[in-house]
Amino acid sequence: MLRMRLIKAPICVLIPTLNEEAAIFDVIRTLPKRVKGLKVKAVVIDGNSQDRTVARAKKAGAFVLRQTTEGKGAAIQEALEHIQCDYLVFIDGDGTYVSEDLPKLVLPLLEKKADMTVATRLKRQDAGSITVFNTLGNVAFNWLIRFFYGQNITDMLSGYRAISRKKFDDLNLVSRAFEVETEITIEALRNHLRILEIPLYYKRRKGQTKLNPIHDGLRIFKTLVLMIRDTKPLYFFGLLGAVFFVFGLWPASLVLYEKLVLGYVVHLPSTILAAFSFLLAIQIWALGFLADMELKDTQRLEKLLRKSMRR
Ligand SMILES: Nc1nc2c(ncn2[C@@H]2O[C@H](COP(=O)(O)OP(=O)(O)OP(=O)(O)O)[C@@H](O)[C@H]2O)c(=O)[nH]1
Ligand SMILES: [Mg+2]
Repeated sequence: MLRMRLIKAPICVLIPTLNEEAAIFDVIRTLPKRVKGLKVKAVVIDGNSQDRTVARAKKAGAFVLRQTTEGKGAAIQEALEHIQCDYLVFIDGDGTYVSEDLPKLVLPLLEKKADMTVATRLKRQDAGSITVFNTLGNVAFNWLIRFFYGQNITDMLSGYRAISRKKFDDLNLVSRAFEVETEITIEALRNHLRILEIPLYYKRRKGQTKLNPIHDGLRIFKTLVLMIRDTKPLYFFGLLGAVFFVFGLWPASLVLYEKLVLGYVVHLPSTILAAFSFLLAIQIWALGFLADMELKDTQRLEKLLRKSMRR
């Protein structure tokens, strides 16, 4: 990794790569050189590729950083320490996204029409470019976001997006691997950023995938659930508590029916099960209220901190 060398440009295109020699040259060479007169700089953060990725990226004119950590999310975090740009564009190095489309993502930011733009892949794509399994995962995750945040996000896993550096620095990102897009999406929602989705073309990948659908899918799901817990505790614990409450209704109604009709309770264990379920539901709801209070406090502190930093 280059020591404290800062890459400065109005627009930086950040490309994480791991053995992408088949595609990286074209990804970089087909990037527009300028958008509305602003210079575009391609920055590759390479995760120690064993093929000719680095040489091809340099030949194409990109600035290449060597990653010292592991994972796509970690690569992005590491690269950002070396970048001083007003606008950031993220794109994969596997040739799936169309580099020439870059202005479509950047212009809405320059024109202040959005805070973050995201290329959605679902309407226009090559056959077989996204597997059915990955599509189903994406649909389920998008549905969860819509349910908890009320925002119609249609492709939260897209790796082609643009955001101003200022807004990006407000996002609290910690994930190291493929959960990074999930984290960016939820953090953007938490920060009330105006997200604009733009349907763009998605091509079949060149070279080998680095994503393991089961392992990485589970990690993405875990990140999503934990972030919902932390950012929407009332909904999260409210729903969890409701599950136990509804579960307790069946034994409770049985016991109540017996008491009212027969005058005595036949299924005594059902009384215990009902009481246990209701108590658990109440405890989970109480936890939700406490977590919500804590969240509101943190939000107030965060706001104050940002205000004082701006002064
Ligand atoms: N620097 C770095 N880049 C990585 C690492 N893992 C993956 N990448 C890059 O991140 C980008 C996205 O990875 P992909 O394997 O294309 O994952 P995906 O786009 O979710 O899945 P498919 O395109 O369907 O295979 C690619 O450019 C990879 O080379 C890593 O550990 N370090
Ligand atoms: Mg890809």
